[in-house]
Amino acid sequence: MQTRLVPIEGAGFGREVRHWDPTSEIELRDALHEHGVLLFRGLTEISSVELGQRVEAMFPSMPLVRPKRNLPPDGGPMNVLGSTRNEAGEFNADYVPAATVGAPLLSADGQWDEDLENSLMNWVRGKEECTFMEWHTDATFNPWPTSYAALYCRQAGGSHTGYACARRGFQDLPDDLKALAEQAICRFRPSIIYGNRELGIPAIGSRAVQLDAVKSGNYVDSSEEDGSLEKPPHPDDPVVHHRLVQTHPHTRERSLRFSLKALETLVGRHGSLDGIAPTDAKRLAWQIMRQATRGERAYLHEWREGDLIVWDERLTQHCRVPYDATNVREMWRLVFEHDPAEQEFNEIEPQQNLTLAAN
Ligand SMILES: O=C(O)CCC(=O)C(=O)O
Ligand SMILES: [Fe+2]
Repeated sequence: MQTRLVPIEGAGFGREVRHWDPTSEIELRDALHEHGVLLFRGLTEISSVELGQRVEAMFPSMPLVRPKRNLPPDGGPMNVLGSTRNEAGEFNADYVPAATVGAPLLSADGQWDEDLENSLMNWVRGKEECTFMEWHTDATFNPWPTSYAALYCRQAGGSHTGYACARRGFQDLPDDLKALAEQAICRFRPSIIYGNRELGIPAIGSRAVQLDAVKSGNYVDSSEEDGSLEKPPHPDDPVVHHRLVQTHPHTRERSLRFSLKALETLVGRHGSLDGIAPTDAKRLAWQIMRQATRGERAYLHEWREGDLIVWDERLTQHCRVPYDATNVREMWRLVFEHDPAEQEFNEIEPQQNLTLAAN
């Protein structure tokens, strides 16, 4: 049977790949650059090693990174993620709970409302994460964020993952936000998520849960001593800068690439963005994310065992969706080596890992 790309049921973007045939003329990497998300179904009863081989055969120019820790028992090149537990009942996978409070993930109209304003203030004042903040592209707090990633469903446990089209997210922004987005540089501070021991900055709640759950199965809450995210970052605390709107190095299309949790604020080339105060700039970033994930631009994928979703981080926003962790969810997460085209393109048009003039 011939390889076919068909719309993903219920989604306004992405494609399902049916009957992949290695002799097909369809190049899956090109399809990924065109559609952002590719879904493969029915990969059941397959070992993690076999899955790694299948993925590498489908995407021969995208080698997988072999993680150092938390691999499946048979050692395939991936991380186990979810709510699996050992015999003592302790979580033993990379368990990161999704926030279940505050502004919700989805909104039909994308309007700024009281829930969002309250959630923003709870975040700024107390680092309280809200559900909406689950939307992200991966590793934006790194100088060279992940280019492509994938999730495979070993056991669904009734869980979902959300995806949104970051290209439409940019194209369809209202004019005022679009103009602002085009100017904006994201200042990411990894310590917001992970903490910085030397500077006495603790990790945010969900990360502390993850670290502690993997160690002991218990939950420890934490809060930053001097709390507020309204102060400028500590001068010794590393930050990275990327453009909010980025050009795809292969297709030259523009899209949004950002996340909210590690975002210190939006800035301009020479300091603040149009003189906007840090918290107001954060609010604008949240408004952009809300618009970008509204209505049919977002899609919640209900996992079935044997599903594999591969996505281009430059074209897709995604999010964890809260689920009942008393269910067993087991996902395998695959990360591909960084696409060298990103660094090459950056030489021509700097958009990532920017060095800003001191302000
Ligand atoms: O657990 C999920 O549904 C999504 C996890 C995620 O954000 C990722 O794998 O990058
Ligand atoms: Fe992610």
